Amino acid sequence: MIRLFVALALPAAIKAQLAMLSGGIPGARWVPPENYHLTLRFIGEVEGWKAQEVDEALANIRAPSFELSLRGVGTFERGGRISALWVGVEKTEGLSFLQSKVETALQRIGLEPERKRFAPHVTLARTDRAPPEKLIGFVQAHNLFRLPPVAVEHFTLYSSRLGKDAAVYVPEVEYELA
Ligand code: 3AM
Repeated sequence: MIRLFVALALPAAIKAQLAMLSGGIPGARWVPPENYHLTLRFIGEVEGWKAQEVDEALANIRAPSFELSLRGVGTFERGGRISALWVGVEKTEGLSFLQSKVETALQRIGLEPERKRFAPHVTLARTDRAPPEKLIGFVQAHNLFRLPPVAVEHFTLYSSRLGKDAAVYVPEVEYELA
């Protein structure tokens, strides 16, 4: 079995800028900068043959390249706690188009539809053990965070191995955008 997800990789310069946001919140588990990504679709554990079908489905996608704009920070909540801190991503036409192409392609090969609404973001930290007031302070302090747009010319199928600390994400296949 292999654990898969589809995501946009981020250029090193963007990762470096995002990394500057991390730190200063006790209990937060910061994502290592090499792991920053924008998830388009979480797939989960699949058999080798299914992974091959996923690859074929993704390789057939035709979508234009587009620009990605990161701005603002926010949180996800789970079970009454703030579970993650993230940087927001503008939901532009190009991004939404690609995400829906990926979703349709994966449903066509029999994956269950994603029920959650697409909320593009780059996770900075997992925070269920961090003090809420610190997290709220972080969001307020970085509300106006903004990076210049970057060109997205491919999307990536990643495998993920869950480790004790950080997960190890490996880019398995890159798919070019037109
Ligand atoms: O892109 P982010 O960091 O928000 O939390 C995992 C990560 O999200 C998420 O998939 C992304 C790449 O690993 N993820 C992990 N397990 C998941 C699950 N069972 C999941 N998303 C949905 N369902």
